[in-house]
Amino acid sequence: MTTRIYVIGHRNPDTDSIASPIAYAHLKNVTEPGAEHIPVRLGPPNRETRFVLDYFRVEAPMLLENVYTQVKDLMFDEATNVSLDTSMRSAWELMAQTGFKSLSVVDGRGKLVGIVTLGDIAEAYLASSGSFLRGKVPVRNIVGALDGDLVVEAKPEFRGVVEVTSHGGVGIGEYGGSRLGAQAGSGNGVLLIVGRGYIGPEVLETPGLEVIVLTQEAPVFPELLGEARRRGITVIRTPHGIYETTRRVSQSEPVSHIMTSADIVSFSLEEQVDDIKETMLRYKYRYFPVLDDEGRPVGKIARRHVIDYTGKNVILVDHNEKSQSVEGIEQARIVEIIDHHRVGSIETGEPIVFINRPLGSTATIVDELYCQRGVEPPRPIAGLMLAAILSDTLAFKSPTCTPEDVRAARRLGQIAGVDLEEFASGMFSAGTSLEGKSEAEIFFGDFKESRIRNLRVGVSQVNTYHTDVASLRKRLKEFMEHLQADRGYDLLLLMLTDIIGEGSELLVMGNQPEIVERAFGVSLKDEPLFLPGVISRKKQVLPRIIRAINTM
Ligand SMILES: [Mn+2]
Repeated sequence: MTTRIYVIGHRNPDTDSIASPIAYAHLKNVTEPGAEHIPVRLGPPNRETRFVLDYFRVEAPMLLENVYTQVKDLMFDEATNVSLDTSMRSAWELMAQTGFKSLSVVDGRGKLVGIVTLGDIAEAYLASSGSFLRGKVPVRNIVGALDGDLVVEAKPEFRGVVEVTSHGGVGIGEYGGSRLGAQAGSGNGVLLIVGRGYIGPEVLETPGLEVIVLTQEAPVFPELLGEARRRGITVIRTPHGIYETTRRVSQSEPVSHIMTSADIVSFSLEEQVDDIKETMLRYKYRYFPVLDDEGRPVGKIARRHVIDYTGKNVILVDHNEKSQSVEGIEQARIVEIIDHHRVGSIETGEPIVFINRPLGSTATIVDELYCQRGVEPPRPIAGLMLAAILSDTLAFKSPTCTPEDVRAARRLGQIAGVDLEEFASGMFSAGTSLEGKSEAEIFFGDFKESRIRNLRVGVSQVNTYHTDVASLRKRLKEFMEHLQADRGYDLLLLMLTDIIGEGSELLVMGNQPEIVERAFGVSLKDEPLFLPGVISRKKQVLPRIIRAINTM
């Protein structure tokens, strides 16, 4: 099984958070083909990103709901399955070979129908009374258990009692010589084990006789075989002596006669490991079968598999805060972080690659990694990275933009064969169009939530290029009031940003709105609250909020 590593951007993905995972997963797959790097997204692409994906004809990455550990993530043991008519002896041999003391019993379609354990076999064997009355036994099981040859083939199955004759017809089986065949009738046959010195074809007269087993000591008379064939009686020849033969015959019973088939505890591949832990503790079984969606056992799971497992492998791209990452991240194993945001709340259990650089976009960092490793991105991927840089830096206008971003964008623009300005204006027009959008779509289109010293802070940013700001303000204000009542933020902000770079209008809500007064030296009574020159949430808004909170 190749290791899967999910490359994940943040929630409410923007163009960088879709493009950089795609680009980084591609680079990793080229340079580290040992693992499978899968780009994923945590939400629907916004309008701008959809424009970009369509423009370069790239499919959106797969949506990932959560990274909770599932049964299929565990390195569980291979299945050891046997069919319903497998003999106790073969089952026991498989247990000895594999070291597993329980086996899954499957029907003709491979579905789980029972469990047979070493204990079941031992109990059945010790309690065996020299009869097969629990059900029919396939004759080939008997042949197999005896290492025998099928000399005369007749009925394929046997049900009834086992008798032994030796030394001139003295019966030593359960029912004694004089009562040989006494159990016959009532649908039960007789299987006769023949030892040294028996008296010839007259054994064929035993009432109810269906199977004759000739042991090592028994002479074979040709007329016996001929007569047996004529009467439809099976004859098996075994190299074993009479004692060994008697012992082995009872091991030919199929596991279907002794298996447990009610209330089997099994798990499906999709189940979350958290949900199965309790069940595993409640039932003290050593192993539990793992079933595929057709109910076929594909493996088996023990407690140690759960204990050993470290979680789904993830690379976080364009974020490093739990609150912005995928659900279940606390169960995952973070193997790398590639980001350009403030360092937040994530802890790892081991050292990891953590590249965090104050550049305009994660795509710029990814581009540098391409250059370092001597890989040229294919045209569509170069196009996506270019779009991410232009999007994050507002076409180089944002104060977050660095010379590295500009250099990377020019390089990528050449590979992608697009004109930067023309492409940027097409992309922003597609992205800022609010037509037909609900308030929630507008507000959550670019929304980031952080925990800052235990305060819940959410900041949304909306670009107001070509938009009627007054009506937008009114719609979103009402929406924010509902959201605040619902979720109780300590601080909930909306930046209505003029993309040309003049600044942002701020809408403020939350339990502690006065943080904004201290952060920006403004009064909340001013409405609208306009911050000239402020267009970057990351560089101009969040740092001041954090400072204001930290000096409270
Ligand atoms: Mn970014």
